[in-house]
Amino acid sequence: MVRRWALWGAPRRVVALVVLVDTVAALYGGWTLLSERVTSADLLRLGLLVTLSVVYLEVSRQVEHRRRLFASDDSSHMDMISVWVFAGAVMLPSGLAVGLVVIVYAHLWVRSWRAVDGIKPHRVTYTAAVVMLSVAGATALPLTEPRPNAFSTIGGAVTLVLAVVVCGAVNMLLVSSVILLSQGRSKPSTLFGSLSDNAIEFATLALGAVTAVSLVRVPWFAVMVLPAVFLLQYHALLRDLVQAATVDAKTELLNAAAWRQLAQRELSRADRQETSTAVLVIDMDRFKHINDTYGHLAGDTALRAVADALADELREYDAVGRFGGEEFVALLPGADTHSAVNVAERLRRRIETTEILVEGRNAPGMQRVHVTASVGVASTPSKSADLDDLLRAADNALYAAKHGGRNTVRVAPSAVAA
Ligand code: GH3
Ligand code: MG
Ligand code: MG
Repeated sequence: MVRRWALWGAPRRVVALVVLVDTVAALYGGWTLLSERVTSADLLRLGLLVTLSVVYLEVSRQVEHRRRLFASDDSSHMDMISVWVFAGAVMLPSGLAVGLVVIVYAHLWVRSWRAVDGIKPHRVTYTAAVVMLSVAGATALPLTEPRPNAFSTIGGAVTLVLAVVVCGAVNMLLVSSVILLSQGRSKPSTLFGSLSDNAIEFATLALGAVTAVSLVRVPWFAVMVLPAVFLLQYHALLRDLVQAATVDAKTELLNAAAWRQLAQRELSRADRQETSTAVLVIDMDRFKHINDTYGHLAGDTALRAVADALADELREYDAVGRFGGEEFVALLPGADTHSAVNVAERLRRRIETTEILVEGRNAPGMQRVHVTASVGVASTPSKSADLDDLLRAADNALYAAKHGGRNTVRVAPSAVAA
């Protein structure tokens, strides 16, 4: 069974990291399990946390399935069950906290993740190992008082907040390392999650902290945290649905429908304010040749590299999207023809000089490839522009650029006249 794990197909550096993290977590877990004294009150708290986790997972299984189907692979930085795990980490002796992680993740995998394609044992093991080490980081902070009285003083409260921060930071570090090593990409939002990912993660740990305090004071009161956890999970589902509906999965740019909507709104605004707007249509040159020479996966890598370059080169409020295939669109609010051409030329040069590492189809190892793109530019004069007219004009200009030898920028004639 172990031989069939998809993990072994991953790059060697990823396998090395995963095996290292898993081993450290297992050693840490084994060591703590043997080394601490446990009271019956501790066992009761463990039982309560396991019960809460089981109830939560069983009730929310359907929602979690749907979320997993839509969630991109990178978005699973942390799960709601961290509420119980974090509470256990700060309230239970480390050995029991480790036991809690094992029980909770085994239950999660058997009852939920296994059913959804793509979640393999090594991923749940790595996730559990990451959580275990995050938790170890949080519990390495010295408590200012013995456990039963912890968190009643300022010092205790500060420790609890620090534990949230340390736990979140260790988790982020380990998850982004595996993403960086397996994809070789360093876009911050991919590595560290979006703002809303982090907000959800922080809210999860904060609920864990509340659960921990409640476990000390009035254990059964921890049940009151459940509704908030369900709401948080719905919020995560909503985030993933919005993401799936508006973002192109391959390039992480806006998809065509979302770009259109945004562009339409920007055009209406420009119309009201009587400012100009420009559209660029960017089409990669001889892209079929890349696919034919290096394979479709290499083609995808090149596509992503160009998308990253575009996103990096344009301003925050320039909407950039993938129009389809190897064609991108950008809307530049406030840009007249002259500045749009400058931007287009800058993009063209950036793409031309971007070095892309792809895995060769025949030769082993990575190879450097360069791609180029042609750009069509169209801009509105100040009044009542129609998005489709603008796109058609930019597309005609693109056609001219292709005929003019490719790797070049052309402007729509009407915009020149205007
Ligand atoms: P031109 O310079 O005239 O634009 O030539 P081209 O080869 O880029 O244009 P053509 O329209 O002939 O081919 C586009 C190619 O892009 C064909 C298609 O297989 C490829 N393509 C479209 N979408 C994807 C994708 O998501 N991934 C990969 N790898 N290739 C894609
Ligand atoms: Mg092309
Ligand atoms: Mg094309």
